[in-house]
Amino acid sequence: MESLDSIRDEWLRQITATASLDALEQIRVAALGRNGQVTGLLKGLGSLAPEERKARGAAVNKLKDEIEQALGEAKARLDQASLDRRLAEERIDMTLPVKAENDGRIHPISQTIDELIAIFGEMGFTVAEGPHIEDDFYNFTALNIPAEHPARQEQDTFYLMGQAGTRPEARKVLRTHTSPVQIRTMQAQKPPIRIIVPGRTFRSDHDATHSPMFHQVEGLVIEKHIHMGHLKGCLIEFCRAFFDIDDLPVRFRPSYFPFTEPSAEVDIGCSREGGGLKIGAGADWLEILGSGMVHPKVLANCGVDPAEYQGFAFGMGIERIAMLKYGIPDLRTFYESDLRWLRHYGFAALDQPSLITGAR
Ligand code: 2NL
Repeated sequence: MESLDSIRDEWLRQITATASLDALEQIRVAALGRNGQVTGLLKGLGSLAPEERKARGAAVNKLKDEIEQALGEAKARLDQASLDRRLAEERIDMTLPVKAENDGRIHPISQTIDELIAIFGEMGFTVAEGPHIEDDFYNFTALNIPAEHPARQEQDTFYLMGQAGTRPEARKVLRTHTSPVQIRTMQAQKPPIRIIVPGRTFRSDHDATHSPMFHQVEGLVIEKHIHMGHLKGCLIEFCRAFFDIDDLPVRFRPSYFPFTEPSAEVDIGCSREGGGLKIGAGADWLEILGSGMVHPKVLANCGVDPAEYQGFAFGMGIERIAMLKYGIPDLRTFYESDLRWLRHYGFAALDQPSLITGAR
């Protein structure tokens, strides 16, 4: 009879030499399967005399254990080899162009928000977000907007229905600007704060140049020694980066907002020769954003000590700057979901700006 040692050596030799999981499985079946050789040896134990059976049984079981262990090790080796092969072969080339059949487009609003994030991101701003439905307090009162201010009128603000008995401060509104997010951020975080807040805003206004839902981005910087010079430097840098014109003229014009003091509107240079509008050097100016030093009352309303901290804020309409940059003539087309419009004005997936690819 073949010795158990030579049986074991033969199986271990085969197992070690195996190069595929399929062949390994065949070996397992031939050795340990229902009709396998080692299974046969185990079955044969029953016909032995009891004194012989004990020693032989231990030896056959040891043989079975050794083969099982060798099969396990071989499987681990082949699994690892197959993974290594896949990792080498299935390498993804991130620089390949997008497939032609992938004709989805990025909406100009999404594209513009991503550009804003890339530009302000490089200046150290992070993105903050908040709810579209706000309390009157966060949308108006905290911002030093008085009760009689026209913006609070029903014709400008969407008030949620069914609030007859509600305290004025707790009345729910659709936010009319993204400022409530900055209020919440000042309440929740200790300065320094440096955020931009892009998002949807709502006003009860609907004509050729106003949509009841539109997008804004606001920015807020709060630090100990922030002054008007930082505001100017930051916004000049932004205008030139966004419109991609290194020497774009930028002008600060005194203005008024209840939540900033002093306040300034920001104009960029343009020319209107021959009916068209061209951004850049020229005889004319175009207003693109509002800004100012955060009013001390607003800081105090948010638990920030105006004797210790100051800061600047700014805000602009995203549709407006997108229309100017990309030559989109009609605001109303942004929300029509017209695929022909989207194919024309939309952006390919890889035009997505990021901190890595830059703003363009
Ligand atoms: C505009 C002008 C502006 C702000 C927004 C702001 C927010 C806080 C405190 C102070 Cl929490 N200011 N935001 C400041 C100045 C102008 O937006 O024309 N937007 C379309």
